[in-house]
Amino acid sequence: MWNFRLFPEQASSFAGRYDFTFWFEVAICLFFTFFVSLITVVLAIRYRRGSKVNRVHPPTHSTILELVWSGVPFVILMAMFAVSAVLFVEQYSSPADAAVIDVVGKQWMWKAQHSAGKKEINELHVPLGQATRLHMISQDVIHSFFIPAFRVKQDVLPGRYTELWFRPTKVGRFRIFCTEYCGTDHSAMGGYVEVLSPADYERWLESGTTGVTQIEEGKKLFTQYHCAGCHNENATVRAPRLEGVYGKPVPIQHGEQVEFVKADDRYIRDSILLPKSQVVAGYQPLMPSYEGQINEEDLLKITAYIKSLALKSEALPTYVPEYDVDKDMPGARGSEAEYDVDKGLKPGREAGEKK
Ligand code: HEC
Ligand SMILES: [Cu+2]
Repeated sequence: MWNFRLFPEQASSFAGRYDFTFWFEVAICLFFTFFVSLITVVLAIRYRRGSKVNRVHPPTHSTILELVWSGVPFVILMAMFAVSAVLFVEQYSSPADAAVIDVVGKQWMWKAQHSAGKKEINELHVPLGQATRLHMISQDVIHSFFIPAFRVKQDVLPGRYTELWFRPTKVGRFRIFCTEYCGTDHSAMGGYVEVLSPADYERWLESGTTGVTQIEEGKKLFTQYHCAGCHNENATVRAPRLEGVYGKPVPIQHGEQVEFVKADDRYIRDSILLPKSQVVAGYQPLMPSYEGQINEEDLLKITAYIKSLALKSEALPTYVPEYDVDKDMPGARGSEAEYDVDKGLKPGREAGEKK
């Protein structure tokens, strides 16, 4: 009974800071609650009916008092804002060196796949001290991924990728919950995150796997779903090659206009499920929709494979990765001068030429 915990353990780099933010704001609220109550009680007693106090010439105005009661709350509120905003921004910008793990929420379980290929259900093994980013999506309804000991929580939505990152600071086993009511067995949807030392994590990654990485699995699916039949060399259909596409702006035909869209995970997913929604300029909308045929886990694997093609793209002449998304995209948006329907894109990819 006496070891009852009001707060979960602090096991990530965020935990202590979230707790500080919480107590900081609670302390300010408590202080003002007591301060205002105290003054109310003191004044009520002092000026009660019949008490002998001086009631002539009550002050009607005090500039000093007004400045103080405006200035002090302003400073305090800005401090509350700053403390939480710094944490918020950090929570939503994961470090570049973060290791990515794919997570799929599904009634009623959490499935994870590490890029080395290892899969797990309702368990999540992560290395101590390493920034880890979860790349998440739901196979069905809205779920929410919550690790109380890390003080991190993020909704997991159908049809949209969301992310969550943390840096574990303690070896051990901590609870995972689903914190969005998602049906009958919602309360049973949870598990444990297992923080291991980096060496133990490496050993765990290698144990009991077939040695097939996520990229290799994706490559297999790429053939299995007949993507290769259109997108690889020697295809009979004129489809864009996918080497080098990931992370680059893609020219999308919007009526007369060409608009550039960055080929990120969302774009790849939409290209597969809703191909008609974004047809690459210079191509016919021939790609079939795979809606309802490929599940989220397979989509993540295929995306990992397409992403890996981007890394090898230097070797391939088809795509010249010349666009800098941040620099070129805003200017490129809708500028038809850049684009020639017959020849395809001027400086970039030559729209999947076939000999
Ligand atoms: C019948 C031929 C065909 C099949 C099969 C096919 N595609 Fe496509 N795909 C196309 C064509 C044509 C385009 C270009 C027009 C468009 O954007 O819809 C395209 C576009 C794409 C794009 C956008 C490419 C870019 O340069 O921006 C991606 C990504 C893609 N396909 C992935 C896939 C995957 C993954 C599969 C298998 C699950 C697949 N495709 C199956 C014909 C096909
Ligand atoms: Cu759930």
